[in-house]
Amino acid sequence: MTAPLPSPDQIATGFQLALDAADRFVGATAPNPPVGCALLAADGTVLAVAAHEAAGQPHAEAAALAACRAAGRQGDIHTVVVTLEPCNHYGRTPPCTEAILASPAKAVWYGAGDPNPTATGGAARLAAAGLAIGPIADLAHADAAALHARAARLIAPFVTRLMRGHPWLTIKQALDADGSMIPPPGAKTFTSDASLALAHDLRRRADAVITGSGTILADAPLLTVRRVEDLSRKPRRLAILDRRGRTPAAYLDAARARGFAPSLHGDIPGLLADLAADSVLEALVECGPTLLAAFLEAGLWDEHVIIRQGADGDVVTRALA
Ligand code: AOF
Ligand code: ZN
Repeated sequence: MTAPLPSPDQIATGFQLALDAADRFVGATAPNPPVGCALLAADGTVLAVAAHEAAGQPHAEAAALAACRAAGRQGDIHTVVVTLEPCNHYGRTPPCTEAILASPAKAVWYGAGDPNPTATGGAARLAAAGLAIGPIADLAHADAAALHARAARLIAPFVTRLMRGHPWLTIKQALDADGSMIPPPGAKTFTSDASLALAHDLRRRADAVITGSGTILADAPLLTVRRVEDLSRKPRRLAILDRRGRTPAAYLDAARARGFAPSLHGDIPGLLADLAADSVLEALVECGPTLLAAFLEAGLWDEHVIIRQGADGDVVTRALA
């Protein structure tokens, strides 16, 4: 008789739970990536699910192991499923590889490799210690590629900052039925409740909002998260492209009172380098047509969200670069 093992279906389900856990902390973890982890028993029972909640807090694996210990189920751990390759270094927290090796785990499935050169090597370390370890893309399951894709998307902003030295850039553009970005007279916005909720969700996950002095002079936008619940205690940068120092001091003071750390910048490259140096993983570009075109034409975007007003409601398109 062969020893029981979690089935591919059970591993896929555990991985989905780990992805869902990580999703809840997207926007809260900078400069670290959001990561989720599930621990399975040999019969596939889910023993614990946890996420990395903020930099300096336990990594997802450590949090899941602690939850399992607290539930008195540590001895039953067989398989670790985690959305990112376990780290192999002492950073703000100890290496997850050692925490896994101190548990009875025999197998590890991970989503994406860790691109951080100081933390990488976890898969090799665990394999050398005799654990069965593999990327989720190799799971014999119809959803394997989709699970890998979700894990890769989770760490994409982290990879962008690390490899390109600037934040992941989401450009938000609202167009009326004529393709114009200007709302009708007297209205600040012309989009539906659902698209407004989407716009505020994009703000919620952003570590910085980028706008221009022209937009501020025209609209004095609040740029706050209102339609969805914000992440608690989240510092958020407000980076303003302002070559001529036109932004009114009163606007900057009011932005500070709304919880922003505002800064003025003379050019886009300097602005992006400054945000990346300040741990910004994701920035949301919310500005008028001229600045927006400058970002698009320079290829400085990772996701382009267009909310287009239509006769039967708004149509949202999201393009990845
Ligand atoms: C994991 N699990 O949940 C996360 C990982 O300073 P530290 O100790 O928090 O380490 C941060 C690095 O660890 C980060 O740059 C990334 O490479 C990795 N993140 N790794 O095993 C996690 N958040
Ligand atoms: Zn770790």
